[in-house]
Amino acid sequence: MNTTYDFQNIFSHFSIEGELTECERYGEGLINETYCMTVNCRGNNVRYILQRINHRLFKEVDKLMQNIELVTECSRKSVLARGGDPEHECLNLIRTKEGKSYYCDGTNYFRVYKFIENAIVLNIVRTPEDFYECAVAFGDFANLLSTFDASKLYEVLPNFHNTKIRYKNFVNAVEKNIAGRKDEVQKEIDWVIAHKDLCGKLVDKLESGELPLRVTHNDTKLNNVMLDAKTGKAVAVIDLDTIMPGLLAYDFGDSIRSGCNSAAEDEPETSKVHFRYDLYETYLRGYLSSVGKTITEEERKSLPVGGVLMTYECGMRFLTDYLEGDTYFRTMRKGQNLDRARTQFKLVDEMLENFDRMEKAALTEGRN
Ligand code: ADP
Ligand code: GN1
Ligand code: MG
Repeated sequence: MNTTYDFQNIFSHFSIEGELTECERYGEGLINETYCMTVNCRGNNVRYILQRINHRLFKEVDKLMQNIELVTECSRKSVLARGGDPEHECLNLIRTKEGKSYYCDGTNYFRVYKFIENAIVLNIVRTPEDFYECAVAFGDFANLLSTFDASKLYEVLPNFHNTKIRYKNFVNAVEKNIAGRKDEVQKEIDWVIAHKDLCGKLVDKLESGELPLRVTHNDTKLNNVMLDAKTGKAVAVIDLDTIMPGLLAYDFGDSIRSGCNSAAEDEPETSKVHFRYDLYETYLRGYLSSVGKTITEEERKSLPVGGVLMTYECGMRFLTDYLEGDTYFRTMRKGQNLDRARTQFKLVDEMLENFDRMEKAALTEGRN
């Protein structure tokens, strides 16, 4: 759906000096609507990120934004403490003229961030060095979140990575068959059912207390970290909507899901999709070097499980959305969610083939 908004009006509510000259759709995020605004300020072009918050998903925008305010404030302090530049190395919210962190036009909710310039995001890993950088950035971010008082955070999307609940939603979507697409994807449905035993592998250990609950990012895909356009060094972790209590394995796992894919997430030709074990080892090295000493033995062991589970879960979510008529993830063409589901299932198959060595590496990395 192509919606346009009264950008001049939206812009006028934020404390930004200058005139809005351009506002274009931007980035590859699947959840919010992101725009790049260009503002002429005393003869210079200054860019900002404008996002229409997906309030169908994030129903309590006020609480969501309170979380983001807290986390950006905390990351600002940590960047300052290490002698970095917080204007560049973390997300900076621009307030409205009334001092709020978002603006509501009566229907839609908008927020504005400073544009992090001279930085890029990747959708496919270019070099192992890039991915190592992402690992260090997310490991550092996990460290930062470990200092965070979880009780201050509102749980934006409860059960976000509860794979058992995701499975129930999937079964429900199959039964309802709202979009009438069930017969066409019977093979994929059977595949998900055949792997049902995976569902409890993390949540059961959380419930039994074997894995500790932490504060996690929960959406650590490759394009949620920005790298310096010249040096490739990690600059900032972005997309802070889903920060809430979670497992380390969720964050580690989602990066493996998105980064260790030899092809695009929505590659239609699954023969091009392979699990890059070499990149798994690279990420593991970077992550364990930065995540800190509080990681428990059981958590180390859970990291490769996270890779498998986040990929299985995400594939199941894509297939669920396909069955429900593509209402959750942004799609640009028919069949895109199905292609996404298929890439994830292929990755899971290959991860399971490699699982023993993935686990061995997780238990030995940094100890030899
Ligand atoms: P979504 O929740 O839809 O994934 P994101 O917050 O991840 O939304 O933003 C989508 C994309 O917009 C990112 O992948 C990145 O390319 C770009 N982006 C987001 N914030 C910034 C920023 N502050 N500076 C530059 N680019 C950004
Ligand atoms: C969404 O927002 P974005 O595009 O970074 C989704 C993730 C999925 C991912 C799959 C809030 O991430 O959970 O893993 O798409 N985010 C939300 O690409 O549902
Ligand atoms: Mg994103």
